[in-house]
Amino acid sequence: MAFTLPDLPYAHDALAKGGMSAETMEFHHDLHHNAYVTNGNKLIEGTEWEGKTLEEITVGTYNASSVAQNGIFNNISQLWNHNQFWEMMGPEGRAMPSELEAAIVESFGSVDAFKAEFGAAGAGQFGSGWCWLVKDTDGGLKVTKTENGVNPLCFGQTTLLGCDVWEHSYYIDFRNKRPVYITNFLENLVNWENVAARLASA
Ligand code: MN3
Repeated sequence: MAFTLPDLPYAHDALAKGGMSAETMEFHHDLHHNAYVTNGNKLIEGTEWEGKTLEEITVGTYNASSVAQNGIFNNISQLWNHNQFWEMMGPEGRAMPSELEAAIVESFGSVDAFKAEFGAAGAGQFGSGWCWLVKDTDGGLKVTKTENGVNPLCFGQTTLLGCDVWEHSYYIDFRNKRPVYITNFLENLVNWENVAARLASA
């Protein structure tokens, strides 16, 4: 079965009030995300990866030595990343559930300290990439940043929250102001109930 582009879990204009416009969704979901689906399917056709899950392919092709495997990794990891990204945002879920808040305070000292570290990671990622809140292999929560399509699966971590800091994610709405985009993401776009559910099932 070839991979397909999942529908957005909300309307294209559902996040506009929170700062992510329908135009961004049309480019980012309908074109960029869809390109990872199309290219990923094309590249795995007839290879050992056909029929494997996105997770298996991502882990199996990470840091591969061949150009062909790197192409598969780039498209399949980005397909997975965007599948998560849309679910982590929403028009609802702005209040942070108490179990999540407690876990964040335990690992970072305060919610504000976590947000500052997350923002610094995303702003400090040179070029395209992502910043993440993960549950690390030692059980603690941690902020990380990765380049291009690399994601927490590559390091055996559980993904709780991810912010796309590729220019295509913010240039329509925020132009070159990546730090403002990330702050707005944390304050007005994240569905913290989704993040809490990921932590609960980690
Ligand atoms: Mn993107």
